[in-house]
Amino acid sequence: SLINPDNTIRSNIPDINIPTNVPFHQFMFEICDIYKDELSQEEFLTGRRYTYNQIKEKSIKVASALHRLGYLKGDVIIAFSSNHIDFTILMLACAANGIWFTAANPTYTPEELSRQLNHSGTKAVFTIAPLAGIVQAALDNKEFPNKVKKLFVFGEAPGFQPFQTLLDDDGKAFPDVDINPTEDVFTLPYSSGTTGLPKGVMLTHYNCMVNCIQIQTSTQVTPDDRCLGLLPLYHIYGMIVVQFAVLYAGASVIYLPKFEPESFLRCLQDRQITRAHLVPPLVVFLAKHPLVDKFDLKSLKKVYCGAAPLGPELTEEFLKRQHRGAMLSQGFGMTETGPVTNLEVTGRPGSVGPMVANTLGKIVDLETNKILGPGVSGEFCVKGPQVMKGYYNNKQATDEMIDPDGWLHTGDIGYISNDGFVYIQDRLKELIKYKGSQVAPAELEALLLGHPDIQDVAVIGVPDKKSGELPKAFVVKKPGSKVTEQEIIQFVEERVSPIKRLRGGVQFIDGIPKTPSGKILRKNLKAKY
Ligand code: AYL
Repeated sequence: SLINPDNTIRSNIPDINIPTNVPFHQFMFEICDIYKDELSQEEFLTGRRYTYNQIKEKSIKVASALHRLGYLKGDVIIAFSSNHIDFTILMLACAANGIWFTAANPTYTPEELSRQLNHSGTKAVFTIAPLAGIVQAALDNKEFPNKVKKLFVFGEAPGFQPFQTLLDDDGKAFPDVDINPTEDVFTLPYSSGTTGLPKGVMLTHYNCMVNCIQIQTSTQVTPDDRCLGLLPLYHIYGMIVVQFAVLYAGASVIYLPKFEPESFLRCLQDRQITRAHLVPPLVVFLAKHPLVDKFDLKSLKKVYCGAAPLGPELTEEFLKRQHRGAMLSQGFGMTETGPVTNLEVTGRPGSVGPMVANTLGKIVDLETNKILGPGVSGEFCVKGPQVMKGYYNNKQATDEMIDPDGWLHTGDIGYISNDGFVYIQDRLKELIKYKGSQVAPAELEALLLGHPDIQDVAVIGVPDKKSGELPKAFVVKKPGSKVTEQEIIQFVEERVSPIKRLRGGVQFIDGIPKTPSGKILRKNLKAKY
């Protein structure tokens, strides 16, 4: 059994000895030296491709160029872009300089982007030509001032320095920066965690290297595998699990810039994808959409699903259709855990599996925080070397999530089976998951409180078969106001990226249920409506 005497659970995989002195770029360069001329990644729509050798060579050149431009350890740069193969080059070049790499959702509005630029203290923006206008507008936002001094573009855009000029560097100024992998930050993705607004998640070089090794130890990707690169690289799932864990295995990633039914299926078929990392709505698509029958997907052997709940019914429906023997594995994780803590690879529908290597789990009572035995529901907590260093500039939020013994409280409700497999049942925290993407209620509530007709408001997620959850607002109108539901939906739509729209609708109520201290009682709202 994987259950320890104290009711914590361990992995079915024996502990791995992972060195603490290897910076992330060096970890990847060593992999490049092994797989040399093998394909590392390719863009499906353009055919642009890099071998492992090219990944290393180009990363060295860009690292050298960034050093010449004066970037120093601890500076922050941001990628605001859809998926393409230079994303990896930029990330490794940042790692070599000790630069913190952050990334923003390419569907962000100027205001959403300006918040992240402001909060992270970003000094340089790397974007694509179609988003140049959004970047300019974000920089002009006086409400959220920024420290951005330089603009780069993958491709060409007026006022932006082409990324190609960095690739043209001779590599001779490759930096000699002292990096402490267990302390120094490699990447700073944004997550709202269990409460409040999005926060910068400080993941160290070591956190990210560890997670690549943990994932690969469970999934056993082979150098012959071709993996789908559809999930966005700005989000931790794409950034670490799809991009780097697959490279670590010596396999290749075929990137798509966005989901579109035809190109998605054509990519799976024509590039003979063997493993696809997906989120539940994409599994729904493969399980149900009529178009799927028009394509030959027999190369697809393994599908991984994570970031939101995947029920056993859907798993079975998917497997029935993929009668040629594809296997569906569910994973669990969070941005704050680099991300993966659990992977189910044996075929147990509904479970997120045992813990990955070097990681402990436990279920605790919601009130007493006491550890619970198998079969009893409570809050799922995890502890391992992939757990973040903390939230950037937010010790309070960090301390609320990670206790002094190193246990991270996920804010998710679940239980452990008698043999140490984890089942996630519900979410205790505020976070809404729309198609696997985070929507922070606090962000929408703050926006709505700025509406002249709104007295008070609460936002929750309402269940939806196709997308998981939809954001819905409960609104208390100001006395005498004639504002309509549609006007409020539109007010939000004009100001946020598409994932955050109030697709669950607006409902007017007389008062928001709150605790004496003023905290919104979301459970009451959920139960009542
Ligand atoms: P974030 N089942 C139910 N809820 C899940 C699951 C799952 N399998 N995976 C993630 N969540 C929810 O930071 C849960 O509420 O990272 C968790 O606290 O955007 C929250 O999503 C974290 O949201 C994997 C497995 C990547 C997971 C991921 C993590 C990505 C989501 C690859 O194999």
